[in-house]
Amino acid sequence: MHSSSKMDEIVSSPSVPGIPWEKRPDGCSDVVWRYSANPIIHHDHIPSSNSIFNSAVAPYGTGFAGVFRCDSKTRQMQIHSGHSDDGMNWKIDNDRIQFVPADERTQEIAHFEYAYDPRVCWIEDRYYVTWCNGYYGPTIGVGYTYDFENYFQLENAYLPFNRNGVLFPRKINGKYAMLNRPSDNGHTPFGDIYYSESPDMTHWGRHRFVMGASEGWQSTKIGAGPIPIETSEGWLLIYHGVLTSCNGFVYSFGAALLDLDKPWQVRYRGEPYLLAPQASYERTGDVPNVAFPCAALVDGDSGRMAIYYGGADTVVCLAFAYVNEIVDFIKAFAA
Ligand code: BMA
Repeated sequence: MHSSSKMDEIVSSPSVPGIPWEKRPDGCSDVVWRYSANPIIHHDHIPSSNSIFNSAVAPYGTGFAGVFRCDSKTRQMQIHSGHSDDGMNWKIDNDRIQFVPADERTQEIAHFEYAYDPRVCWIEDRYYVTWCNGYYGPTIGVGYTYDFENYFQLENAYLPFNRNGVLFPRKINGKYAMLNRPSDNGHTPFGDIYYSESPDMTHWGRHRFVMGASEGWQSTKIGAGPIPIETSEGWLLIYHGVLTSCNGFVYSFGAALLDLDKPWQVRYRGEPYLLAPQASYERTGDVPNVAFPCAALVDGDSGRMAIYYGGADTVVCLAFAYVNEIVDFIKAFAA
């Protein structure tokens, strides 16, 4: 159970006193538990949407803001901006984000094909957005915003094919750092997590293997989820893992601890999943059996964590945890 003496495990998370929260249900011993009022965002939350799911949020002003994956009624994959006072009730724009090229040369790659699975990361002075961006195949789009109203697009980080680009919230060894997952052009039947660094958010290199698909719930492929959380035990990485059943892919999520200075070195990797698609809204939807996390809010004072994840490629859901309990879980059940 949560004990305040373990708060020193979180190295650098600001206070987020208004973090969405619901206490662990009586009798539940799980490290991650679902919000009882899930899903928090339904498929038809805005008039233009077929489905709203794998989405990213961050503290903003006195409340929260985010970037939401909204697939349209023509089934175009798009990302939309949203705001919330409490992190649970969201006002999402009906139209997709229109990125403005950050400079003249970026204009050449700014043509919109599709956008999905956003992540949002505060670094230094702005919110960076990464997403799976269509550019002759899926790659990692990079942009930024100061206000969740005006968005600027930078160069794509990689050549196609790549998915699940997840920035670290500070420079590491003087460089911006990003986890990513080389892929193919379809419903990729493989996938390992890599680390890349950049001096300028434009040129990415020094690619390093971090970890690969392993067994059970993560035997087909894996991909980074929320922005890693800095703890005294390493970067806490929540990631999704995929199992191929005779009825298709099953998306669960688990966690690992990466070395603080060399995040391509895995310190501990929890063997069991933290959450697998077992609730009705994770099992039934456009793509059944999917729990896909893209964001986690952390309150540095209490150690509370609110994980935002997509359910069955249809809805947005919330789950809760304590950072120190996930750290302890990873170490206790390390592979
Ligand atoms: C992945 C991505 C995710 C999606 C998942 C399950 O390849 O497209 O956006 O949630 O498949 O369909």
